[in-house]
Amino acid sequence: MSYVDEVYQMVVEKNPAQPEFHQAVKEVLESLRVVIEANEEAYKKDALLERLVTPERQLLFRVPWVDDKGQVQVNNAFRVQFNSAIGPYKGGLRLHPSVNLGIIKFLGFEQIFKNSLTGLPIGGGKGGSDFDPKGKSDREVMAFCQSFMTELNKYIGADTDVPAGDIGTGAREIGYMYGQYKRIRGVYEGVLTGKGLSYGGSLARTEATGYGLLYLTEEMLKCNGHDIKGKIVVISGSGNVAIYATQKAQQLGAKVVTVSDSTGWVYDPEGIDVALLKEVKEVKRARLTEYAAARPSAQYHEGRGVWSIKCDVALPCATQNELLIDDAKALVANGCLAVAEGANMPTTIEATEYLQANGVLFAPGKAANAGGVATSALEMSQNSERLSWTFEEVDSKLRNIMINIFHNLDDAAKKYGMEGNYVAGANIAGFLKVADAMTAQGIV
Ligand code: NDP
Ligand code: 2IT
Repeated sequence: MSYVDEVYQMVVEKNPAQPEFHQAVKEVLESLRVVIEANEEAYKKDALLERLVTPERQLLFRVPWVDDKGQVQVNNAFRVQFNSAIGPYKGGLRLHPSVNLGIIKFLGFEQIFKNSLTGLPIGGGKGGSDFDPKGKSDREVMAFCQSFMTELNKYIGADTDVPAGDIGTGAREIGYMYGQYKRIRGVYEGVLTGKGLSYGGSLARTEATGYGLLYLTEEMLKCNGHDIKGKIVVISGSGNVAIYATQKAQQLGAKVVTVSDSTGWVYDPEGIDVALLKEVKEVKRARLTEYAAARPSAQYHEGRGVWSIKCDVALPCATQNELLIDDAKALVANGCLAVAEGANMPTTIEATEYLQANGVLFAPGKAANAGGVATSALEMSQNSERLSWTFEEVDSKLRNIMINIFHNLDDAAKKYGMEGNYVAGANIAGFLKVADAMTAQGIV
């Protein structure tokens, strides 16, 4: 058995019932095969792959809090500090009832390569809880966040581990967590990113993941002879990433015709009204039925279905494994040119392979959505120098980073004989920097 296969086998055996983690490892190891085989003896002797797939540290803790009825609730919480070879652990906190250790490990593993691709000095980590912020009062969310941080604060810091937002964790949650960290530790430092602008946040962080997704997509299309202008775009999700992806796509002259949430989706042939979407999702925290009710051109459908709409570009921006093989077939049949992942691992391996085999340009999440964490690293820089950069300054750095990421993927894919395979390009380029740093630092 080859070294890559041995390590994958070990991951499956040692991490039972963690299918998302297995999937993330499988995708990475498959595309590293050629790189590993060229240097197999040295990597194997150092157990480099075994160390890469094993988190440096995993924290599991309970979060007790009191709800509005006076009832005590208990949630499970996690922080996986996966790899610190190239910088302090960096990655978001997901708050969603589906969260478990396997999901946090898949996200932390992806984050290692994504953070490496940004070119900035950040290692990989991820955390979260099965707490569901939906339908909770502000006081309940604050009670949860304070209790969560009362434990988490022991393990994080501006130079050790810097969490941020993800699904269910936005500006409100980051604010409550930051307040509790400062209260307990008594230091005013950039321990979280995605902070509010009045207390150390960076301009353009809110927009960064969605904007970055479009900067990379625009470059990928351009380098393959297409223009984003005039394209029809379908987007899933209607959270932070989806909203700002929609906004930037429209600024670049494309027309976004769908968004979705976990109950249904909207087809709006005249183009999504971003101001209305923000009002419904960011201010009212309501369902998409409210968007459809306020917008005569919009059709609301229950369930899932955005990938059935004819489009040039598809941008999955909701969650993992939301674009399946039948969706990939529908996209190909409808002439879709490009898929770029705003979410983490939204496309199954089978669907990814089908899209690639049928000539669809495919940008994986660890490259395409890296603008969020890259801008988080820019927030860390601003916090360290106690300065705030302008929106234009941050946005132009973000755009350069995304363009560079695309060219790094493209170059790595070409160098290893897989031209146009941006999945392989991302995994290889991300891996090489981390592997080099791990090797240089010895057996730790
Ligand atoms: P939000 O919580 O802001 O939005 C998530 C959106 O996805 C909501 O519209 C949600 O609908 C929808 N959704 C549909 N099905 C699910 C499901 N099963 N689980 C969770 N959400 C679901 O999150 P973000 O926009 O921040 O994150 C979206 C994706 O982008 C995630 O994969 C995240 O890891 C990734 N990402 C986020 C970054 C960031 O900076 N925020 C950076 C890089 C990647 P509903 O409201 O009905 O639950
Ligand atoms: O998946 C991700 O990259 C994020 N949720 C953002 C992480 C961060 O530290 O900004």
